[in-house]
Amino acid sequence: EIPSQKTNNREFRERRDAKNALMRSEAFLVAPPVKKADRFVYDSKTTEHQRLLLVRKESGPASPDAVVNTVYENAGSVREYFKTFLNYLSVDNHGADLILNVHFGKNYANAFWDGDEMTFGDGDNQVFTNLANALDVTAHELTHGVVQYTANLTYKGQSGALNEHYADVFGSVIKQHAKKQKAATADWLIGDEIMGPALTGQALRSMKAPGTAYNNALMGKDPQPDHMDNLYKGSADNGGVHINSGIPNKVFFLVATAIETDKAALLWFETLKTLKPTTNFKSFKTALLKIAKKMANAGSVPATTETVAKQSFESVGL
Ligand code: ASN
Ligand code: ZN
Repeated sequence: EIPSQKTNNREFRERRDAKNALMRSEAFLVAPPVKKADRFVYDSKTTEHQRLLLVRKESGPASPDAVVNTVYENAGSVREYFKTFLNYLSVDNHGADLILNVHFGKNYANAFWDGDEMTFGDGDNQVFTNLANALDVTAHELTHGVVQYTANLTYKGQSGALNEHYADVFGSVIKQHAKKQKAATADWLIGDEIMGPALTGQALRSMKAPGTAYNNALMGKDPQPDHMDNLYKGSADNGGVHINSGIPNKVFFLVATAIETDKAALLWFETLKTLKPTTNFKSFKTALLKIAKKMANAGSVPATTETVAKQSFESVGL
């Protein structure tokens, strides 16, 4: 419901129209502004307005609000990982500004990328604590932006599950990098740092063991399958985008464990650049094996990578 609320927001439409007019202007076409992926953190002050009050900007002073500083630092870590390890600058590879809104809504228990910025609720302190505090959540949402500017995977069914999968991959990869963890000993959990008291369980999702992240009275059991035999075919959650992502998530875990996380991340990212909006799990496998072969020949991943990846896909029924 959030994107449509936003479309109904007059200030948002005005800002969008002004931005589009600028981009069509002759000045922009002749000399496009040099972008450096600057971070801007805004405080929504528990309203549902975005870009309400600018509270921290690139190289500016820290805020008295710790959440503002945490999301600023975490977005910096995500930007740095994409730049250094994947040679990709910001969400669009052209250094677009990174817009982050915190304290969105009242007890709002979600975070989202909406097409041009990131927004985080404070959580309800039952299911979730403040969503802006966790690096994997910020990396997940920012990666939705990267996906939009690369494969632009359609957010429903298997292509939508791949979109969710990529967001979890870089959520986990960047968290592992920050914690200096190895694939074999990392926890592979998503959202473990924002679990509220009512959400007994380890996390929101587990890439290592999809379907086992939680089981409690409030949420029931983690619905993620780890094999095509249990692919969710219903219409909830845009056709199971946060459910079926468990299947490719498991594949990533297996490959990363064999060739190390940063190598697997590079393979996944190079593959992302070749995918189409309608790519499904089968065509994802085909695309990834092709890139694995190419990268192994170039020496950028181990020679065993294609075989390891093929076996990993087969083990989840693909
Ligand atoms: N936090 C969710 C996500 O990024 C929000 C959503 O469903 N769009 O996947
Ligand atoms: Zn997501």
